[in-house]
Amino acid sequence: MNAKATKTQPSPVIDKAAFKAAVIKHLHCTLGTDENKANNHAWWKATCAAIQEQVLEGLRKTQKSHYLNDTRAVHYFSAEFLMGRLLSNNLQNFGLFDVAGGALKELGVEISDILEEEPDMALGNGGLGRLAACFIDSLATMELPAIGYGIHYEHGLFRQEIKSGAQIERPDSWRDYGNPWEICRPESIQEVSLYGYVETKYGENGRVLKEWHPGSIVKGVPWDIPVVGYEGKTVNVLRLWQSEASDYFNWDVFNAGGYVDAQRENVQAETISKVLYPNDETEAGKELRLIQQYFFCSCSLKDIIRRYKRAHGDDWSRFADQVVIQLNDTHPAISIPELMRILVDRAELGWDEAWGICTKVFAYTNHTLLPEALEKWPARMIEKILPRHLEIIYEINHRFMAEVDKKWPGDNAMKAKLSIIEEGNEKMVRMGHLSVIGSFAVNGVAEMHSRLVKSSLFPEFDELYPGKLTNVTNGITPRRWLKACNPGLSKLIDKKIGEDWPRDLDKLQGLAKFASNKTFQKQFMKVKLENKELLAEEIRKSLDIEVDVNAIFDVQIKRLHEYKRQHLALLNIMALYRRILENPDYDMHPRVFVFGAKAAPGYKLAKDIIFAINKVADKINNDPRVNNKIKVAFLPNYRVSLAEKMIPAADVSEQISTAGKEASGTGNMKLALNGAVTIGTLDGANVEIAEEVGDDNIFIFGLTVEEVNELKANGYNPHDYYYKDPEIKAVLDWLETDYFTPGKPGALVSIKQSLLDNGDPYMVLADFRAYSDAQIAVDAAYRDKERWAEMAIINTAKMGKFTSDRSIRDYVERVWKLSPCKIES
Ligand code: 475
Repeated sequence: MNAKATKTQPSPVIDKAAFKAAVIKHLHCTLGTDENKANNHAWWKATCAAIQEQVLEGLRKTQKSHYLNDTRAVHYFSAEFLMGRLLSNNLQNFGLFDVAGGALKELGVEISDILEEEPDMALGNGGLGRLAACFIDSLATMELPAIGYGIHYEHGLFRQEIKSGAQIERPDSWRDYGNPWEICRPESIQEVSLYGYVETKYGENGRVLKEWHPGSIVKGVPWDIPVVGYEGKTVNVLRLWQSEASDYFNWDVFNAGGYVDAQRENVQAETISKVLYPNDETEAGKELRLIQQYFFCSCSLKDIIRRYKRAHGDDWSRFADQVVIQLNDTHPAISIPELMRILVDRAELGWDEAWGICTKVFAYTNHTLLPEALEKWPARMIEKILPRHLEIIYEINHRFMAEVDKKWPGDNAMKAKLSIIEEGNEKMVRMGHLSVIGSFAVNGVAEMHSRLVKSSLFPEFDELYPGKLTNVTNGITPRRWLKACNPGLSKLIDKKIGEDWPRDLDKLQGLAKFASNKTFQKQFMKVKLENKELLAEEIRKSLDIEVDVNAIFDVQIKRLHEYKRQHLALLNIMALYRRILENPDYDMHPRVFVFGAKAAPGYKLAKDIIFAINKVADKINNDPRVNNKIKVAFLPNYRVSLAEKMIPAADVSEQISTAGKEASGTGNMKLALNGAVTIGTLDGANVEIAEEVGDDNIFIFGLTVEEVNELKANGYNPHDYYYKDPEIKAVLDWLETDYFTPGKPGALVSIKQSLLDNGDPYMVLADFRAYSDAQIAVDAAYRDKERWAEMAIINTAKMGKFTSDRSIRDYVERVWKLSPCKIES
């Protein structure tokens, strides 16, 4: 087949000469510099400004079409959007990447250098935030009316430095020199109330009226980031709220001569959107975090209502037809009582009518089963910050308890279990329960995870509300995660099966029939080798480590967590090292273990694991006896733009979480899409990846969820493994010596302690031998070059299911009931 049959690459809207003129114009008129003086940063900004002209034209047309068609839209509420860089994507989506590259070249500038100037927009921690970014990409690509709502953090996720092996956190300042994409919309500022007290009044016919007298008011200033769909037709927005002091609130203090005090108020208000909490999958429990959540939810709801009223006035009857709100985890769950407050206290709707609207508007996605990540807020904290909302939550719960009593009459244990309020020393509000009760649909993020949500997290809710709990398996955008990040492979695929796979990823199936074709295998592996050369260069620049591109590139990239088990990978590396020391002829194909991971700043053991990886790396990389069979490279400051360099170069994808703990994973999909072969447990979406690629093209090992539970129930004792398996014992004991930390014995002992004294909560030792054997199988498979190439190709070919377009299609059909809207030009 050749490419002509399926020509659907975005066709450029302007040509090279016009693009060049636009860049020069912006260099002169926007940046006040010229071609001779401009540095890369100025060139980057001018290039952004040039493409932004097209972006804004698309945005205007999209907004007009949505308005004229009075479209139903999805509102994606998320405390995190991990967008990464936008220039390359925006150029790709307009079909202008090569045009821009050519124009810049004529101006004496390399586009690859320009792209490196862009700071990542790292307004998220990991999987959940990046998923939100992939979803808004797909929504725009599929021409669906959608808006993302979140927080305009001044500082995104911290920048990670590694000093003597240890993680140091530095502030991230993504906007320091201005952000060329965002547009401030002062005309849509909202005000948000906080603190204060509730007054009860009686209106006509004895109706109880509640009036909240806030103690403080802050302003929410919206910044819009345009979200360009593939082929540039629909341009949706991501609207992020920045907090500022409300002018009028400070007026009294100001007039009373309290200029300095008024400034202090400013500082407090501005604190709300100052920084992203860096805890991934642990609840922060901090007052400021709750305020952040309420702040962006309240601004967003008011924004939605303002837009609705423009078309429908005070007629609330159509609200649920026009508006669906997806809650990305429970972080925006405070939206539920907030909408109730607006409807009952402000619009003066009756409770039942308001609740009827609410429960048709909200849908909730659960992303984790880890108990420490399930949000609970002290009732007293909510009462202090949002006194009216606590009353509303109690009322919702009171009515819900009556429902529970109907289903399970007199069963008080059941009431206690399902209540939104957890009784105890300190009353807590369970945000998960509130979300399930207030939503019309609840989904998990992979088949297995959704099954566990039903069977172990919310089984009674599933009984009470049959059909409410469902699954939508996660996905990733192939525009960023193949087309843009892996141009070599993309071009090869274009040539082989045509160019429309970025919007119809099932088309990659067409590669499967070439999987055993020797010529295609050579072409495919040549691209992989070129990508490995680029990553090797990155490793050299960043760490001063030389790696052999003919080695197996084994990649583990994700947040650092015990359940993700980076320390399992580390124990295996140490075991391999030991085998080589004991037997210099130990037969293995050279391997480079590449890590990228940030640890939450307060997560001691996670930081210890980073330190241990780096210390073991130092020793192995510099030990001539290893004879370059193993290299270990921990690349600092893992982030979206670094992922884009690592993923295309991976041979092996490490997905080794304890079964039942990783809700889905999305890095697993990105790596397999780029032709990496997975070594993984039967966890999250690995299960579905295995189904797609087949057992011969993936290395599955370790305990299943059932086996994990059984072993736990029977009393798991890690010491059994320690004493039974001499290699495990030797490796753990090694951690206690000063071998890897000369002069500092015990510097790595916390890992051993967690695996023995602390009971090995994630069953690392139970899975060690199976993992180590699976790695030996990987090694053997890699030596058969043709077989390996076939496996890699099959992995790419079978990833169609994991496009986020499919996830969005599932949401549209199962949850949102949306229709696309054509954009009139
Ligand atoms: C899962 N983050 C992945 C991914 O669905 C899954 C929680 C609390 C506070 C701050 N951040 C969080 C998460 O829970 C999270 O990122 N979960 C991840 O969501 C997308 O693929 O398995 O761990």
